[in-house]
Formats: sequence, structure tokens, C-alpha cells
Amino acid sequence: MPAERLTRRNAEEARIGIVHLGLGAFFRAFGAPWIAEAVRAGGGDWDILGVSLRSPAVRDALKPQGYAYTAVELAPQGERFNVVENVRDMLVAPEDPEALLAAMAHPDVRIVSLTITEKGYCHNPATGELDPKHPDIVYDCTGELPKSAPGFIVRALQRRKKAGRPPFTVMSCDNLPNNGKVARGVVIDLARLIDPELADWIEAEGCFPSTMVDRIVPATKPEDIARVEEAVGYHDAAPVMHEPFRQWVIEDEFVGGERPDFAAVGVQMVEDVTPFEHMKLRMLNGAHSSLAYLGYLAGHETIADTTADAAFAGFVEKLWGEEIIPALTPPEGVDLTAYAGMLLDRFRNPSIRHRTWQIAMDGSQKLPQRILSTLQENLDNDRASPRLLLAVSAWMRYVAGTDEKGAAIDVQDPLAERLWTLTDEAPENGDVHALLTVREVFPADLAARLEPLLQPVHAALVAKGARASVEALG
Ligand code: CS2
Repeated sequence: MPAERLTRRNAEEARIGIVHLGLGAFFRAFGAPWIAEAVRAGGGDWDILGVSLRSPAVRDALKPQGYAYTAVELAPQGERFNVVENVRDMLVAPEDPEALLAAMAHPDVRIVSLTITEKGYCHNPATGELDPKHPDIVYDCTGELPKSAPGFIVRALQRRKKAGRPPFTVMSCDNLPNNGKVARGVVIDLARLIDPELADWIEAEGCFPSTMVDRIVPATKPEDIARVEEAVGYHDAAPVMHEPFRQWVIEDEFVGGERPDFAAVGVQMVEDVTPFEHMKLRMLNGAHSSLAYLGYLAGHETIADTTADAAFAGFVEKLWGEEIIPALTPPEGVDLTAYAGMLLDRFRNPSIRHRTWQIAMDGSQKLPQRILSTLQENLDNDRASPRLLLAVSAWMRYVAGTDEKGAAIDVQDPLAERLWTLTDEAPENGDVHALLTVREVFPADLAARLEPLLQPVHAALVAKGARASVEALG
């Protein structure tokens, strides 16, 4: 008998209060279900309009099932299935930019939230500022129908100002340091290029809370779809997979105080998210990226496989204890050593098949906040960072595009071609000097300090291979 189809069951629907740009697996497994809980606890019209900025794939999969989907919690002791029903509709921005602008300008919408990944901000990752030469930004300065996320936000705010409506709050949920400040910066800078009065209005009236978001959400695989269907008895074309853990810390700064009752359901509402953000980006994401490059080169497919290898487990524990924790100021009441222990347990969860290749994506956008910021602080304080240096070197080896067995690596990165061209002279070695000239990743002064330290580390990595290099530091 064919499985029943998943359809929306929710009879009482709220109005759309949130437009979410970049509705991918992460927000569907994290923000949407948590917002649904907040509405169950505290009420309010906070249904979600999801937006894809590029591909129609998620919309096409979800539309026939009324945008309802299954979120699968993967605990080591078993799976739990939760149907999420607060995504009411979806738009694919390039298909109908006018409809999206109209939706964002609607008076019911009070929050525009973002998971557009690091590169979606069209900024320079090393400085956090808008890149005015980015092709989408150049395009968005000329016409009224934009392409980029900052472009949609600015043009929608322009319509709201004209209609005498308050701005919406822009809530970034991306893994960037000061994500609210980065969002604010790119939006105001772009608005200034388009209409300086609009920029002043956004500066005075807008709210851009920074947030820290945390839940491991591996990409859904075809076998997951089949397994979910077997377990629940209906076909869901786009379930999402996630670990049990979640943490959301938000600066409580919303236009008119308008937001779901986050605090009622365990979201931490704070004045300053910085210590949480540093802890998470440097400890979780910094370790993730380090394990992704080194683990991939050593032939490990997932983070769970990588940390099941004792050499890597020892390596990552020392990476936290000796190199990352000494450079952090913990959030009040948080024990960073205990946090590291919890991270290792999360990484080891065998039910999570989080591919090293997936985490290795977009390294040029991730390295500065995940690894280089800690390296910089250690250099300033004369603390050695052999493991962080090895991680940078592994990234260099990885973006050169050939693995340790001579097979091609499918490098996904907005700078992939340039990085590859830079290392083209010596495809197996990468080229420390050439890659250190990429200013979006390495500011000039940091590059100069890193070069003499990285050269020998890189030569040893190429000579010995990733696993032996990790073992020597484990
Ligand atoms: C990962 C993150 O893909 C990546 O780069 O490091 O998606 C990570 O799983 C999340 O930030 C966990 O909260």
C-alpha cells in the first residue's frame, strides 16, 4: 500500500508575522519548530513565509504537502518525529521579486529573519563590511527589483517608509560574529548608496538583534526520506534531521518589542550575545571546520567517524583545552571545559551522519571567525597554536583540490576558482604564500605573521599526511 501523503493538519492558523530569507534545512529544524512552541506558549500571529533566494527545490518539495514537514530528532537511543506546520507559504525570490517585496512590506510582518549563510551578506568576511563591488550589490543599486538579501531588505524597508509603516526587525541567524551588526552594516551601507534619507531612517528606527544559534543539522539524504516514510507511514518529500541539542540566544531588541514569546520556551534573551557567540563559533564551529578539513583528508566521511578515531578525539580535546579556551571569556556561569565535553558527545552521536565535505564548504567565508580570530589572539598573547595552524594548513591543502590519494576534491566555495588558480602551480602542496594573499580571508598583518609559522606545518602535512599530523598533536 502506498504511504499516505503528509498534509497540513493545523486548523487554527495565525497570520504571517515573519518572512524568513533562506529557508533551508537549518531553519526548518531549528527556528520554525521553536517559534511554533513559542506561539503555543504565548500566542501571537507569527506564522512564517519562507523564501528561497535561489533554487525552487525546497518550495517544490514542500508545496504539495501544504508546507508541513517532519523534523526528525536523532538521539543515540532512537528517533522522534515532529510535524512542523507553521510555514504557511513559500516564495522563490528570482521567480517573483515583486511578490516578495510586497510580502515584506505587509503591515502584519514584523520580523525578517535570515539564514542566508555567510556569503549571503555580500560582505568582506575579513572586515565585515559591505562589498560595494559584489555583482549582486551593483545590480541592486540600479533597479527596484533586487537579487541579494540586503537588496530585498532595503527595498522592502523603502516601501514601508513610504507607506508610513514601522520597519521590521531584521534577525540574523547565521554563524557570523556580531551577525546583527553585520546585517545592520550591510543594510545601512546599501541603503546609503540608494537613498541616504532611507539610510538615516533605518539607522534611527531599525532593530538588528544579534543571535547565537546552535543545532547540528546534517543534510537530509535519500535514505533518510525512505526511512521516515517507513517509520511514520506517510511520504514526506523533505524531512529534516537534527540532533536533540539546541541553544538560541537573542539580544532583546525588536521594533516595538514585537516578537514571539521566546523566553517562555527556553530561548535565552540577553543584552549582549557576544560571549555566547564567541564561545559557539570558536569552540563548536572552529572544531567542526578543523575536523572537516583534516578528517576529509584522512579519509573520514563524517564528524562522527572522525571523532571515533582516537587520534582525532585527542586532537580536538587539546585544541579546545590548550588553544581555544585560553582565548575566550566565558558567558556568565558557563564552564567552558564542561561545554567542550558536551561538544565532543554531540560530535560523537553516531546517528548524525554529518559529512566532513558538507562542513568543509565555503571555508573562505568561515575561517576568519572560526579559526583565525583565535589564532590572532593567541599570537598577540604569545600562546602557541599548533593545532589551529594545522587546521589552516589543511584548508589550504583541501582547496588545492586533490586529496591524499590523488583524487579530485569537489571544493564548494564562492572563491573556489581563485583559490584553485592560486594553488595551481603546485597542485599537491597548495601554496601557503599565494593563499595568504587572499585578503578576504587573511588581513595583510595577520598573513605576514602566519607565513613563517605555516610554511613548516604545511610542508609536514604534505609529507606525512593528515592523520599522522593529527596523531602527533593528539
Ligand atoms: C557547521 C554548522 O556546516 C557547518 O559549517 O559547522 O552548520 C554547525 O553544524 C552548526 O553551526 C551547529 O549549530
